[in-house]
Amino acid sequence: MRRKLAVAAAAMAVLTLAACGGTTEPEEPATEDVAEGGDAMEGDLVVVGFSQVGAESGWRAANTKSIQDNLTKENGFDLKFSDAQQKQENQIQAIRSYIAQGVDVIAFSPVVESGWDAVLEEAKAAGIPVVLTDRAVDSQDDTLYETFIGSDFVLEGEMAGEWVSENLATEPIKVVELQGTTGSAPAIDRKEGFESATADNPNVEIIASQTGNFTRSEGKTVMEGFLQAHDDIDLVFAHNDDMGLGAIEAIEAAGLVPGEDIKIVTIDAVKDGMQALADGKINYIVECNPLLGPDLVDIINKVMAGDEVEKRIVVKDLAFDQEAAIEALPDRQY
Ligand code: GZL
Repeated sequence: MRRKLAVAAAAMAVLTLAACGGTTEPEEPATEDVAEGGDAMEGDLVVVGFSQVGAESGWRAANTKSIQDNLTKENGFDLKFSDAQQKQENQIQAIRSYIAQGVDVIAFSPVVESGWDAVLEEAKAAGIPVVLTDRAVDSQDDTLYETFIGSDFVLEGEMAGEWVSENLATEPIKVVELQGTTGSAPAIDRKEGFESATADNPNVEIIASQTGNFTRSEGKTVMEGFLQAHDDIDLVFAHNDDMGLGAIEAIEAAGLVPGEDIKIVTIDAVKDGMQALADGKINYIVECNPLLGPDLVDIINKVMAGDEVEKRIVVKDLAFDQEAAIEALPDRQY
């Protein structure tokens, strides 16, 4: 889009020169429409720089696919996509690169909540609108971004806690918690929601809590440590399916039966998690919808048109027990 303005200015310059008799040679048409290699398409596309957290989980893979399947040239976008491998410095570097390239819009999922003001100030100074997807930032200045679109992670934690309180904690239960990435909005908020929903039930005791960084392998390693330290674990509350699936591996390696000897509650509802739920190895899953691509298309089109966009757009999430998972599995998109 910015390049289109440059072409128009160049065309105006040629017309002005011609009018002033600045040249006698017949001028090539100054628009890009005659340029080789489809540049005309480039000039009409909205250039979006997207910085993704990484590829740490099944949820992230589904989220990336939704972004890339929807921000296509056919839909009017030139998508520049980068994977930060769960490192904030890589995201900041990518955002600075997008600013230098003069993209039309920057969108990203901040791996952690804090430390974004400086680079978002740079984007604002460059006149490049920013859209937050999936995870939020804790900046006090909400003029640094156009909107946030994603789930309500506190509610997800509350939904998990309420199910545990009503269905498992009718007698004393000892809980171990596999937290998501330290400092990330989903880890902070899901922990808060679960604790607030179980605070008034004296039967719920969280005896250990540690980050598994949203990955299956780290979830397994942390669960192995919990099993070595505690022989009375009743429930695993994992902030995502992947860490819950890692915990299943550790529980089975210890000769115990997941879903029975040790219950498991997770968040995401990706296909592998839903299959484990259908198989009785996980007991309850709260969904976190990763399919944000279509909404992001709508938001960017509104931003480019100068239309008003709500500051916070919350995606609705469902929840599944074993019966609901068996019914839903055949139609799951991710
Ligand atoms: C939640 C998302 C989290 C998922 C994890 O919106 O940020 O990150 O719950 C993913 O699976 O790694």
